[in-house]
Amino acid sequence: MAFGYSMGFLKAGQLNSFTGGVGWTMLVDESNDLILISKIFEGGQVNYISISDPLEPANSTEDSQKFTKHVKQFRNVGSSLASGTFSIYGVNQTIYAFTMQYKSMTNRIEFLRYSKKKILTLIKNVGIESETINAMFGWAMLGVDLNGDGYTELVVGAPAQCDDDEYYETGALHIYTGGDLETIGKVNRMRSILGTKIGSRFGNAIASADIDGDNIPGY
Ligand SMILES: [Ca+2]
Repeated sequence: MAFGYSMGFLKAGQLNSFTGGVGWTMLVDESNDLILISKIFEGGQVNYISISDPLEPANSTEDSQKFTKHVKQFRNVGSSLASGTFSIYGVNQTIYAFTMQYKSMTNRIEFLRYSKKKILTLIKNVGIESETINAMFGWAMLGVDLNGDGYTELVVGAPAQCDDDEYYETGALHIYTGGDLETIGKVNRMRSILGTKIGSRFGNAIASADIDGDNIPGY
């Protein structure tokens, strides 16, 4: 789940990491008892608090110099967030995908994990790169186990993608199959569904539900 949200329910004492700026994205992950909030117009940071104990001080990727330095070359860091179970370093873990944009208007998705020290840590040298300019790749994202194998598929919308010069903004959905996170950006892990209607922005929003009652989510 990821959506723009106003943090009206937080009390004043906890707001130091959440006040200011516009354009927040929020993700709730019950498996790690976490609420993640990205403030995309403030240099790129992801703040996080406990769901069950929201009065505890908030943490932020801002506390990591490595993270801050790494995302400096991007903008709109965390404009979309998604979570899922992937195998990383041979262990199944909940990870968090976040989108970023290069100054060249192409996009990249990278991943955070929640370490044993209860810190959100960047997973190094893993990412999904989109070299299509102005495709809005990652505008919407959803982690969902589409085939019921226990691993999350990452569904990524690119509503302004158009592969035909005569059309515009037909949009696309890219599905990255679940499993080993380290190879998620490889071509053989991706399936794409392309929009066909001009200006329809297919992939602008993604939701999942069990449409046909087979206990496997459709989308
Ligand atoms: Ca799966």
